[in-house]
Amino acid sequence: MFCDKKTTIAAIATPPGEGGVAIIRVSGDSAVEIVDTIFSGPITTYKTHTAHLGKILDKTGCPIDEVLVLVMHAPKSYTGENTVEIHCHGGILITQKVLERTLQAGAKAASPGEFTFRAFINGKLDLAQAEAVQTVIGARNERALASAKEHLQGSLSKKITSWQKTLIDITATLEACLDFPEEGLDFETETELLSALQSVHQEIEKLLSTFDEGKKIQDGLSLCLLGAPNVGKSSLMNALLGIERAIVTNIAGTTRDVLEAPLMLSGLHCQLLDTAGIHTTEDLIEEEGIKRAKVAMEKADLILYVLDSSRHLNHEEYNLLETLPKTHTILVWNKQDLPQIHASHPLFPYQVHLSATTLQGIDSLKKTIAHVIKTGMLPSKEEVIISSLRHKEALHNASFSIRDVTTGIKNNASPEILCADMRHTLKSLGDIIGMDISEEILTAIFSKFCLGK
Ligand SMILES: Nc1nc2c(ncn2[C@@H]2O[C@H](COP(=O)(O)OP(=O)(O)OP(=O)(O)O)[C@@H](O)[C@H]2O)c(=O)[nH]1
Ligand SMILES: [Mg+2]
Repeated sequence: MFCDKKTTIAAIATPPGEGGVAIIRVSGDSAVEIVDTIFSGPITTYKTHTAHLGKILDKTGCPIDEVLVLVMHAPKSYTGENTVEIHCHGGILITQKVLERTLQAGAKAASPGEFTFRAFINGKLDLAQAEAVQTVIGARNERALASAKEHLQGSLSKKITSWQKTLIDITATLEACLDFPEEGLDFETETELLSALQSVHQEIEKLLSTFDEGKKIQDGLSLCLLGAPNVGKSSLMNALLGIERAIVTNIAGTTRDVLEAPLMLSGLHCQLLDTAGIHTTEDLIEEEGIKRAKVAMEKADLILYVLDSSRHLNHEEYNLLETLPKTHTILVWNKQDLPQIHASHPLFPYQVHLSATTLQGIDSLKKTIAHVIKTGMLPSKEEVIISSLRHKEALHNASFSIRDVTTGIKNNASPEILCADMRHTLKSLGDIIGMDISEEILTAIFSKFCLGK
């Protein structure tokens, strides 16, 4: 649980481990006074947003480390409180000692996310923006980062507040009816309210529909290598990764299980899956492997269907080809270094010719994968998208109660019921940006943050 808001907190803000510099962040009313008791210079006299060289001293006055202190007076700091950042040498032990010294001097150890929690409490960020801080830190691909940055700058919050404004106006009209219930809504007002509700409802549904894509870009896309035995799937996995990750032999049925490895392509974080060669077999282990390959294929965002262009395709390969989604499949004609027999299919827009052995064409495959993902699978950078389950649920609830209000208005429901539904909608939207949200929910959200943030 978080400290009392009056307490001054401290934590190491840089990742654990050795580095050139580490930062200990101290935030709270007494941040400057606390650091003053352990720092060699007259820190209380320093102007805000200035950096000063000096030493952190132990209890006996001996230097622990030479450091740079950065002083930021409230409210112009990340947390909105007085903050001192101590930049020390990035050793594990020395950083720990400097932190311990701040605790001895009166600071309390911060919990994960506590600095951002304070920024939220002090109105520096709303809840959607605060959550975006952690998403920015955790973003593993460019589009996820772009989306998190958008949220951090308030694009999601702006949408929510503009809907809230419209909905508050509607609630006001409905509440006016509470005083004169016998009069009801006149036809013109009813039409206006329904149209305003419909437009907010449509926008909420549009945002909701981005969740799957949002989640995908957040978690990384899965690329599945698929094909008959011995066409070179495992060789291709190794070629794409640049390491000998999968076993390669000339024995058909070498790969039995699904192998996974992370792959970074043009700033896109992907998960590459190698699978067992698909064919009819009596072998129980291979059969299980093929089942797993088919499950991986169903779940994959993009299929790399590998074919051996030095031989004719067999029936099973043709049959599988028929079932593959054309826009989410790249045909990979492998073994270009051998004499060629077969090399294209008229119905697939994406086809690449390469050799997993000589590596000729591998770059072209990487470019094609990045192109297919960027043009066909990811939302445009301008679009606001959601990837948090909490946001999805809140939007879902809001959408649901707007539908209730709409049906209620059409069926002449009592204004009390309509107003209650409207308040429910506003509460659901308010949850996203953290209005009147419970302490437990806040703790649950911020405790997912890393320490020092
Ligand atoms: N000449 C040539 N041989 C290749 C090429 N790619 C793979 N091979 C060979 O084809 C054989 C099968 O390669 P693998 O990568 O194990 O094939 P796979 O599709 O993973 O096979 P299974 O795991 O059995 O389904 C090995 O002997 C590879 O050296 C290529 O581009 N050119
Ligand atoms: Mg294999």
